[in-house]
Amino acid sequence: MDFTDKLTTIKNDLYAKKPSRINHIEGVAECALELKRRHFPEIPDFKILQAAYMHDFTKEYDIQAHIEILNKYNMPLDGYEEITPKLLHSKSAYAIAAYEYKLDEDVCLAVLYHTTGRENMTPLEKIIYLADYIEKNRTYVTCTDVRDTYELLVEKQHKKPMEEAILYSLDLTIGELIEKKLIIHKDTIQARNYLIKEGI
Ligand code: DGI
Ligand code: FE
Ligand code: FE
Repeated sequence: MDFTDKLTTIKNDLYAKKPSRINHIEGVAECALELKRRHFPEIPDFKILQAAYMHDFTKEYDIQAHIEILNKYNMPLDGYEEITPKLLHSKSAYAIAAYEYKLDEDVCLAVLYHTTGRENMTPLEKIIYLADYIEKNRTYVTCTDVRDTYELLVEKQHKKPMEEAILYSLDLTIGELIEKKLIIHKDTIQARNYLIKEGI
């Protein structure tokens, strides 16, 4: 199966599940393509679209369904993920992308790290992470705040508007997690530390 067939299959399978957040997924695809054109035009469109359509593929599954997928593909949990349901959907979506659709590893990793980010993210990972946060259907105040910040940085011709916006989004996410007394995953912390260490 070539990459266009794979994208068609993914979309068909996704629409068949009638996910409630289809507008969000389409918003991520559109925003990610825009970020790619502006900042990383060398990345093929199909990688962006495959990652965008896969990223929340398992979002509506319950904890047991995530665990079953991860067990099936021998993907270990780290002791924190199992008690943090929001961290499970990116991992189970990775498993399906890698082992069922057999997508390229760089695409699968963009799915895996779309919620937390990680140290030294690839351009594709940054695009999916940021598009997930700022796509046009997001109305939550932290999302609109990061979107406005990103757009302002682009307008001002900042050298690294995506990285600066990602750092800001990590700050806001970490702040909320602390406020709610929730677990901060090490990848979330390391994503932020790395951007600061590298001077963005
Ligand atoms: O699936 P989406 O809603 O489109 O977006 P997402 O996959 O980025 O998930 C966002 C949620 O994930 C948001 O409620 C914050 C949460 N999150 C991100 N990093 C961490 C986290 N939750 C915990 N507990 N720990 C993290 O490090
Ligand atoms: Fe998600
Ligand atoms: Fe999402």
